[in-house]
Amino acid sequence: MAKLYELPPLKYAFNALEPAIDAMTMEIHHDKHHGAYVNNLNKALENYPDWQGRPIDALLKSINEVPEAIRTAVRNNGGGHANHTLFWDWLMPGGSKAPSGNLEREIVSVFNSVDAFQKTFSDAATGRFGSGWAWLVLGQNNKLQVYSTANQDSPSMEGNKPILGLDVWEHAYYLKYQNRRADYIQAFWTVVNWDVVDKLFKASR
Ligand code: MN3
Repeated sequence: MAKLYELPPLKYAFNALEPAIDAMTMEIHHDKHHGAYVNNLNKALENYPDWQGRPIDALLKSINEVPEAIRTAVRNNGGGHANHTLFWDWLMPGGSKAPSGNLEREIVSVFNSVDAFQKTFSDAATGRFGSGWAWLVLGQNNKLQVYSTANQDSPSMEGNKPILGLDVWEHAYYLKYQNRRADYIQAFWTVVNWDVVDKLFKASR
């Protein structure tokens, strides 16, 4: 019996992030979009037992060795599963206090200030043409970096460790914000769970 990937339950109510992110967007985004990535990933791996049951990050790290027939499906749906699993945990009702300690020091040393970091990250999110994600990652050089990826590409595919990410696909904001992606990005900062960001930063070093 194949070990299947599963849709993790949200740890807060669909309406808990309002007014930053509305309940209907959260429900469709989690249940339908993320749900579909999980189902399609399982379907892609159905006839490839050697590739089943791996931790999702390990699967994505090996994306270039995945059989060509299913590589695109694993890239899109495996990336979608990994990215969204992290994304729900990067959010919390009301947000939490800005970064402190080592994470704050590292952000300041790379970006000059937390505000400047947030601007760099927001610019990456605004500037991503079409669908994709903005990221703060710990690179293989052990340095924090901000960039964006297209579609569901995950930093894990290039051996970088995601510390914070923002989904800028239209499905993440269109019901409430329509074409105003910048307003969605601004609202995102009010619901960031910095404790989770800090935990990932510590674990990635
Ligand atoms: Mn999404």
